[in-house]
Amino acid sequence: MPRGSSTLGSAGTAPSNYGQSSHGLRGDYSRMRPDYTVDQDWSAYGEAEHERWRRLYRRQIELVPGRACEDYVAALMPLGYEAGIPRFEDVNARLGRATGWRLVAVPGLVPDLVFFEHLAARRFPVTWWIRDEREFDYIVEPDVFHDFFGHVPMLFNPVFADYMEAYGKGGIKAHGLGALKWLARLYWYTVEFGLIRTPEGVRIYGSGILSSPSEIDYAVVSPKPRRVAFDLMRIMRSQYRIDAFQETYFVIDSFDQLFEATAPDFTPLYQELATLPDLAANAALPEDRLVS
Ligand code: HBI
Ligand code: FE
Repeated sequence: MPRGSSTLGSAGTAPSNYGQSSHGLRGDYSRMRPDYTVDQDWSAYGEAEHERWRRLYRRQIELVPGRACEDYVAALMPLGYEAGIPRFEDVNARLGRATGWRLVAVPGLVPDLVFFEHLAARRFPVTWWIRDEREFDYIVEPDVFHDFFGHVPMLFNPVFADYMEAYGKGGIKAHGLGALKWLARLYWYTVEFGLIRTPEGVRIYGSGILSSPSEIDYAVVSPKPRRVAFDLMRIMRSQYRIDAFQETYFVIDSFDQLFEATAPDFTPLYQELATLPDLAANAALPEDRLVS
């Protein structure tokens, strides 16, 4: 498997929203299967890549206590990630037993509909390549560290795992209704940048924060961002920034609350959203219930 080439893969088509940036997609999309999956080819990782993973892991694991939610920490610790880039099949053996989810290797970002079809079938697409040294502190497109360190542990939580499947099914429907702009915001403000209220205070379950060396502190400690109680319509109206700390975070009370939010038919919500203006990422509404 050729290492992640920098040219835009022939079959690769950029997804409509996630992580949109000026450079083309960097993965090698030329050898993938029709569902955009590839083999991880674990033997092809060099010592330099395993060593970079270990440095990323050692830095990030120091920042987890007091910031990440308990469910995340409980799932992360037994995974033994510190040794190097994990083998997908090793994690799949454990993850399958826990929640029936499976990780599939992909060349990088995949089109929205492909992504949703995998989620709806309890398959989480994980990028197989690891970031370059110069991207050590920040990378636009998800790499194997963001996906493994950020997303995989949460998939061990049964209720969150059910939410991710429901989200995938909702995404397929939203794609058909032309409503992706709104539903992608729900993914952004929960799966990637979500906070949860706990007796010890606000904690993190969002993968974009958990895999960030700086935002993992900012999201919990800084007085600058607004932390607003979870509100589905408020979230789906809210724009977001992909290249800066979030100005607004949404805080759930529980994963049950998050799963229940996906229960209703979203079609009437999309019809209402079409009549409402978007909200800026830093909007402050009088009805916002702030969470300290
Ligand atoms: N592809 N590999 C990958 N990983 C993602 O997180 C991802 C994606 N494609 C689309 C996508 N996310 C977004 O559309 C989400 O908002 C759903
Ligand atoms: Fe992600």
